[in-house]
Amino acid sequence: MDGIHVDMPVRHDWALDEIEALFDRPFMDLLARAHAVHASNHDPNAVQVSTLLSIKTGGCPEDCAYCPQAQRYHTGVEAQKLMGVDDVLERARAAKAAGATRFCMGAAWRGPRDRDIPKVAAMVREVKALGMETCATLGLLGEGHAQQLKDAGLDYYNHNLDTSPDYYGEIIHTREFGDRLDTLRDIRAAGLKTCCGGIVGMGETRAQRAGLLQALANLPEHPQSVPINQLVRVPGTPLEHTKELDPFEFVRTIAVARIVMPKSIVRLSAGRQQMSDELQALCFFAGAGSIFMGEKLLTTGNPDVEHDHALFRRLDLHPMQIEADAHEAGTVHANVPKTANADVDA
Ligand code: SAM
Ligand code: DTB
Ligand code: SF4
Repeated sequence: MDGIHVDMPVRHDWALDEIEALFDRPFMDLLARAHAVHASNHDPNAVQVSTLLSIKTGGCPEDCAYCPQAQRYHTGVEAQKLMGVDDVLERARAAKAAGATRFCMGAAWRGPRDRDIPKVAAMVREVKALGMETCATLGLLGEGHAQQLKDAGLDYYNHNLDTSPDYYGEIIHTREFGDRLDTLRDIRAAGLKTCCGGIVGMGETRAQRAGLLQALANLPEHPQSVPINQLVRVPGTPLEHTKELDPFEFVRTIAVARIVMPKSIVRLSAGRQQMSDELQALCFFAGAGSIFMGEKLLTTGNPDVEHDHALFRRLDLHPMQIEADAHEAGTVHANVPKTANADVDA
């Protein structure tokens, strides 16, 4: 394709103005380039399917301005105790039957206490035994937590940077950007795969969306999974009345994420219920290669499973199969078409 380098190396030294220049490209050029990068590194007709379960809902002491689970906002989400293993397992079986290959367990904690870890580890062990990939998102991890979860069979840990370093203080006051980086370091050190992305549509500027992607791409390793969430504007949260982002700007964000982290799987994450099928198709074209399937995300809605199955059929998409030990960023072998350049990894 004219002027498009699809064999671009995996870089960790992105300058902000380079990423802004990608955002500023003509929309069609940007999409063509993103799709070329996507098709060179992944099967563009395969979509990884994950299902989320809130294993501990509400009552969170943090003040994340987007979150319906923060105790201090009046969103109607009632605080619940940590679910039992059997109930979690029942939900994981249903997710597997609906076509999910990864099960992601989320808790509305600032971070787990030491005594919570064995309980989550038991869930991880049982879900793993079903033959699913496992993911957990429990907040900031303490000493030894990542390793204990890894030992139980956890594959991925989700911990988002959420927004650019210079907008973070507008959105969250109860922790700092650097705290998130520390937990991401612990996740990598334990040998867990990283799922790390952010939210767009929180009133940030384009430069700040670029800043989020710069922070993600310049991590010591690209996250294997990069969820791009569109803000779900939940009544009762401080961001309830935030101006809606132009949907094409959301597509641009997916496309730029695709280009700057070419080996990672970019997830079209929260916000799909508010999107048309056509907009989602554009996101898949721009490089999204994963979704959450299931009627609920954590506390908010998601498209019906039947609707998603029909969308896959209409777009000739197929669910990505689990690949044994092939998800390291830069080594997503099984889905790489023959055109991919083998020496692109850093
Ligand atoms: N408490 C843990 C934490 O904050 O890391 C784990 C659960 S938290 C709900 C996981 C992620 O959900 C957040 O990092 C954020 O990216 C996403 N999220 C929460 N509320 C959202 C909303 N209203 N719209 C889009 N994404 C949201
Ligand atoms: C991620 O990036 N998005 C998911 C998952 N990782 C944990 C969560 C979306 C939550 C949307 C709001 C809710 O349902 O409560
Ligand atoms: Fe708590 Fe996580 Fe929601 Fe922040 S995003 S309020 S830490 S559940």
